[in-house]
Parts: sequence; structure tokens; C-alpha cells
Amino acid sequence: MTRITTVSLRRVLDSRGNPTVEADVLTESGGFGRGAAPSGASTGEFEAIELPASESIAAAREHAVPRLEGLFAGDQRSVDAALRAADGTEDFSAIGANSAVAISMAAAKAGADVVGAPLYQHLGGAFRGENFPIPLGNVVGGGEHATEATYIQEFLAAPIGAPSVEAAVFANAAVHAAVADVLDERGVPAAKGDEGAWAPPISDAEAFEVVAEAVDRVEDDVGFEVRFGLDVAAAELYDEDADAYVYGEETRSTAEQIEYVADLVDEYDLAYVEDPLDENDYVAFAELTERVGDRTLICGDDLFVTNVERLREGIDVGAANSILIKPNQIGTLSDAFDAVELATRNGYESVISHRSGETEDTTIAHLAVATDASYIKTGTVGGERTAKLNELIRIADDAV
Ligand code: 2PG
Ligand code: MG
Repeated sequence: MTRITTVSLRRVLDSRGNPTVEADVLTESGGFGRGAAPSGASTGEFEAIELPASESIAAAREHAVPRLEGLFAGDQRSVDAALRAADGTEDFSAIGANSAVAISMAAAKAGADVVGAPLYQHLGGAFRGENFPIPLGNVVGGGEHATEATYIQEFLAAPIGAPSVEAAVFANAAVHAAVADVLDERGVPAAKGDEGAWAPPISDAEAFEVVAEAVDRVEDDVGFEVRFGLDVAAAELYDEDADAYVYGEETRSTAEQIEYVADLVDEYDLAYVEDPLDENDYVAFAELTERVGDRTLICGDDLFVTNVERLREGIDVGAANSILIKPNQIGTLSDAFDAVELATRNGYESVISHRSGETEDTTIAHLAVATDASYIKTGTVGGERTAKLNELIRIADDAV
């Protein structure tokens, strides 16, 4: 008996100290699942709508909860369809994508609990040992996640030669520590940004030197290939009126931005570049992918917002070769699965991702394994980040 008997919603804290939505789902047989919505700061223009937590909870209690009671918790498609029907809009603006995603994740966990399976297995996945999702770990960051730091939002360690999840997770932590050493040697003080990455008051050019040096040191130490990548979050830099990317005093036209990023890919052998261009510019994305897509991942985050329609548009023009998957950008796990499936069928890699505002929820670690994703982006240090990384280590150890 897996019918849902109760769905409760409450406000809890996220890692920025803001209120977010937590959902509990209980079934007739005593199955239990809990999920909490994350929250973005550099949100894409086309994301599903996050409402203020209290407003979202009130709307979901009124419209969604009555439709969910009596459904089978393990039937994820029905649960997610009920959430969509309860909302009635394209972008979850009636009940809020925050309540929707919290309930969707909580129902999945309740469904897993009922059958006594780990969430990643319940969602249809297996841990394949050598095929684990490689963690991309933010080690230096700025943009919307930290003021007075780099214009590029994230410099991400990418331990692509790691022999195990554990080795990869610890390599990223080592790069984070090595960055602190290199900054210290240069006399640069650094606080941390929203995701636990160092947020030093240095130029982007210096940040490249610092991260490249830190990655080299760790690579020598661990003996496997460690590279790095970026989330440029270029939509935040793009000024529509000026039709240019604004880096403080410096601006770059679209053609210059493509040139700049392509040069960075070659100079630093970047493994990964997310949102190098504006979220509306499929054409420029395609141009860059054409130039460097054979040697690095060009990933659409704000470009695709985990939305199959937008992804299809991107696939048609060759806009990228990978997609960032954030369940709260689209509102349900089923929608996130659909995006991964479409991506996979078209040769795109999937990168399952956290948000800058997070909780201790570990669903994305299970989602990455369940979808056999190539990468997971979920920070390097800090409790709400290590919650996911440690869960990945447990999954690898078959201890969840
Ligand atoms: C991103 C994310 C996570 P935010 O841009 O990829 O790193 O940031 O959650 O603020 O959108
Ligand atoms: Mg991004």
C-alpha cells in the first residue's frame, strides 16, 4: 500500500538564511519522504517561478495537496502530473516551483521508502562503479554569488581522471585548499561566496592563474588528471542595450566574447564551460560549440533551464553539447528526467546541479546516479554541499 495519506509543507532555512519550502510525504503503509527546494541567485529568465515560501505553501496546500492524497507515492509520473494539473500554468507560477519540486522529491523518497530501495534505484538507476558522475566543484567564484570578486561566476575543479567517486570528491576539496594556499602566497585575503568557493578580490585573469596553479599542484599530488572549467553565467554580464558583455570597465561584443572563451578553452585546457553566452543567443552558442565543442563541454544552464522545448531548440541549431539539470528550474523530477532523456538521445551530456541556495537535501546525488549523468555540480565544501558529496560516496559504498 503506497497511497499518499499526508503531504505537509513547512518553511525551513536555506544556506543563505532565506526561507524555503520543505515537504513531507507519508503513505498508508508508513512510507516517508522529505524534500526541500533549493533556490538560485543567478536565475535564468525562462525558469519555472519560485514564489515566496509562505505564498507557495499556502497555494500548494489549497490546490495541490488535495489532489495528491490517494495517489501512489511510487508512481512519480502521476504525482508530477497532479502537481502540474493543480498548478494549471506553464511555469508553476500558481503554486510555485519551490513547493512543486519539494513535493516531487519527497514523493519519490516516500516511494523508495515503501519498497525499501535507495532513491537512485527506485528512480531506475544503478551505480556502475567506473561510470560514476564526476563532481564539478566550485573553488573560486564571484558574479551574483559574491560581490567584489571575479566577474566569471564559477571556477570549477574537474577531476576527470579520478578512479572513484571518493578520489574525485577529495581531489576537489584538495583544489579548494590549494587555492587558499596560492592566494595566501600572493597575499590575497579571501572570504567565501554563497557556494563555499573562495571569493577573492582579484581580476578574472589572476583567478585563472590561481586556479591553474592549484589544479597543477593537486594533479601532481593525486596522480590522475585534474582539469578545471567555468560557469561564466554570461546572461548576468550581458547588457542588452549595449549589446555587449560587461566586465566592469571592460566590455566585449558577442564576437569578442566567443573569441575570449575559445582562447580560454585552449590556453587552460578547460574541461567544461557553462553559459558562456547570453541565454537568448542560441546562434552565438552554436558558433562557440562549433569552434571548441570537440575538446570541451559547452553546457547550457540559463539557456535551457532544464526545459525540453528549449533544449530541442538548442539541439536543432547545435547550440551546445551538454545541459545543466536543475529540478527546481522546471518544477518536477519527471520533467528533469525528460530533459536528461532528450539530451542523452541527442548525444548531449547531462550535468546534475545544485543551486547557490541549498539545503541538506541529497536528492540530486541520487538523481545523478539514477540518470547515469556524466557530471554532478554541487560545490566542494560547506555542509549543504558536502551533504550531496558524502551521499555520493555512500551510494558508491552501497551504504544508503
Ligand atoms: C548556476 C547556479 C549553481 P544559481 O548558475 O549554475 O551554481 O547558480 O543557483 O545562483 O543559479
Ligand atoms: Mg549556471
